Amino acid sequence: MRHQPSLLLGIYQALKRTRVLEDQIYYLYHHQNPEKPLIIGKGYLSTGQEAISVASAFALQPQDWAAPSHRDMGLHLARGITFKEIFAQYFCRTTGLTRGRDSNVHFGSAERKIVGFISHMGAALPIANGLAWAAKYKKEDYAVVTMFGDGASSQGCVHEAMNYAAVFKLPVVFVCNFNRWAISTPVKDQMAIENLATRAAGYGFEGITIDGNEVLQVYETVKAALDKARSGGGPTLVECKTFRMGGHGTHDPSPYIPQQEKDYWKMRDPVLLLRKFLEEKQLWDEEKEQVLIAGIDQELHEAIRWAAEQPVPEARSVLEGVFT
Ligand SMILES: Cc1ncc(C[n+]2csc(CCOP(=O)(O)OP(=O)(O)O)c2C)c(N)n1
Repeated sequence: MRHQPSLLLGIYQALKRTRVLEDQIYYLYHHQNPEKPLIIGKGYLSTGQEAISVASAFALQPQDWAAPSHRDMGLHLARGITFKEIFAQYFCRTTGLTRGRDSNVHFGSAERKIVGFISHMGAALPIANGLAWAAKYKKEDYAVVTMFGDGASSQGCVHEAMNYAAVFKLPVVFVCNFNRWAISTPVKDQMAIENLATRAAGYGFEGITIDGNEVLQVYETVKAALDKARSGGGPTLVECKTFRMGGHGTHDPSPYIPQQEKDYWKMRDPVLLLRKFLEEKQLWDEEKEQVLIAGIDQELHEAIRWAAEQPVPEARSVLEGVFT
């Protein structure tokens, strides 16, 4: 086996925690009292593409930074964000990561070296460059990983960021979750090339296309790219082919995606693929699965109860921490 059982099991546990948590967010969104909702706004879930986020987080060294997208719950959890923090965030409570100023995706944590997501698609890449530039300038030994989708890849700032990173050989890894749909826009209306990774050659660095549902492939590729970045080798573009198994958000039943496509990717579910691999290696079985799920469920329900009791911000605090 190429990897230690402890690493494989750690990754599986992280995948499962992400899946169960996001399933719960979906459930709560659809079953809450609309007069008094717990989840304010919507949820932008990573179901079906968790391997990219989780594997990238496992590939990071503690000193590295991440600038994730709106579909990177797995990275947040693997970097130490707790279920309690997630629900306090989604319920807009003062103990949430943005202290109740936003629900769901626009949060980060400087202590855990995660940059908060910015709504403008692609805007994370120049920020990641800034962090990577600082590492180079200060001669600090960290690299930066940033995530974005195939839709975001059409933004001008994405091309500018990649060109800049190439020219200045920045220690940054660009990870594309190539999930085939940007809300309801299919990838064929987004680009005329098959593989986004081919664009890297135009900037002057390496681009790699991999199977984003094979979590170990993502882990190995991103880890090698981060090692290269830290040792002065410059940026890499890692394109992860995957699929968003749900709609754009909890509100979207995604009728625009052909059923055939949904059925195909269901068989390529990254959580099931790793589970099958672990079972073949005799590292996993149904009993272990049940114990894991029971533990996650308990933690989840405690976190929801706790978050629902947290205070909402007072109106007069709204301008605190706002910079103009
Ligand atoms: C600059 C910009 N244009 C449009 C939007 C509206 N919008 C939000 S998410 C999204 C689709 C993003 O697709 P992709 O980058 O492929 O990421 P995915 O949601 O598939 O992970 C769009 C168009 C936005 N947030 N920012």
